[in-house]
Amino acid sequence: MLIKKRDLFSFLFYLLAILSTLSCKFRQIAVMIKRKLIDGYPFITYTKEKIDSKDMIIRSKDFFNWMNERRTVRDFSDEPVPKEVIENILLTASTAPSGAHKQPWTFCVVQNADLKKQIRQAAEKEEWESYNGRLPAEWLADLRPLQTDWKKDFLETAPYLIIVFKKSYEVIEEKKRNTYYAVESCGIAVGFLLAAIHKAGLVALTHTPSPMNFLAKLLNRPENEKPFLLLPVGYAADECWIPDLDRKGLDRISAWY
Ligand code: IYR
Repeated sequence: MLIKKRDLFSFLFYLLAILSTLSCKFRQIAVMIKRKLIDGYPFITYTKEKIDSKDMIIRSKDFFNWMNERRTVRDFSDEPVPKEVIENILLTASTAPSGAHKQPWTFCVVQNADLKKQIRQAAEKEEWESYNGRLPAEWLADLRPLQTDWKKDFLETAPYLIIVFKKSYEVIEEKKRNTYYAVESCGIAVGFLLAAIHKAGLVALTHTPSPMNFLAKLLNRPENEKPFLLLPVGYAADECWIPDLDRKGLDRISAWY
């Protein structure tokens, strides 16, 4: 009996489809999540794909090269950015580990032009004081290569200001509950936030107007939240200048034992 070429092709196609479905099913079974209670608390199994050494080296190097392209920027474009991008960036930040998994952070996002103006005015007032007497000479000298000053126009230009608030405690059902290592936790979350901003093709500035209490007031934050960091986020301006800086090499940032 003669098998038609077309029939053979469709048979092979279906066979491939069935095989790939089966292999997916096997993989699902291989990583099937198991659950159990430990001391009454729910636990699940966690598996992570093992990568061979050669691939690990390539991946880690690629990731370093890509992260090394991130730069702190002060020249922002006012071009709008979809809200969903910012939502995804915040969700990424919130995957950071935190003391006792308390996630002691609130990310306030300011888009409103009037509020941005008020934040700029209040920040510039503090910064003027800092640059005109409050900062010691050594600090001012250390800032000179960055050419920063009290003027903060990016606070109005950038489409978003993300203000990270640190919760020193939480109030749950009217009861005060502790948070732990809130500074470290927020620091890690901001690290994740910066990586997510970079991944989205956007830029940010880690800005710390000092003191920053005016942010809690302007944004009407509760007593348990203290301003941690202010990040203007958006596209880099078409003409964007950054200081030509080097990063310390491994020999200067590590000690091996
Ligand atoms: N907060 C001021 C000063 C400043 C401080 C540090 I440390 C910097 O790395 C950069 C600036 C300002 O934002 O200008």
